[in-house]
Amino acid sequence: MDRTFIIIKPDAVEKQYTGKILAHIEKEGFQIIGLRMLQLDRGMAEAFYAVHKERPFFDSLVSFMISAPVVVGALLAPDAVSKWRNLIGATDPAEAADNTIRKLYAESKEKNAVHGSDSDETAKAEIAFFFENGLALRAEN
Ligand code: FUP
Repeated sequence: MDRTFIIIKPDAVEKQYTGKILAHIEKEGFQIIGLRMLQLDRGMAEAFYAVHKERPFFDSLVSFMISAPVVVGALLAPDAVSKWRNLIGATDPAEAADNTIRKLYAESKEKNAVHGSDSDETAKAEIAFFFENGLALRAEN
């Protein structure tokens, strides 16, 4: 079994899509193994997206990510990283396939409803960023 890290972003939380997105996640066979709601501060958002700091959209992205609470979570499934990225769809919801989470719930390339880790290494680092012990004490079977 593999893990990935997700964020339900401020746009989706504000529109009260959290429950629908979590239900979609469970329906697709992921086990939710960590979950919390919090409001990011600017330092956390800048650190989380540090890989994008030279990109033209960085300041706008950080301001959006701190504009309202987010829900962060960790999911368990075989090939969790690619399975979740397939389920969320393209970065731009206009290009996302039918029935993907971004097609259903996102409004723009920036306000795109959810985040998903892009590799197993990133997933591990992102889970550790938000969860004590990186959920290391949790037994999985
Ligand atoms: P993704 O992996 O699909 O979340 O997309 P990227 O890693 O390419 O981008 C990270 C985040 O930057 C996206 F979720 C939204 C934001 N972004 C913009 O705001 N504008 C852009 O043109 C591209 C990305």
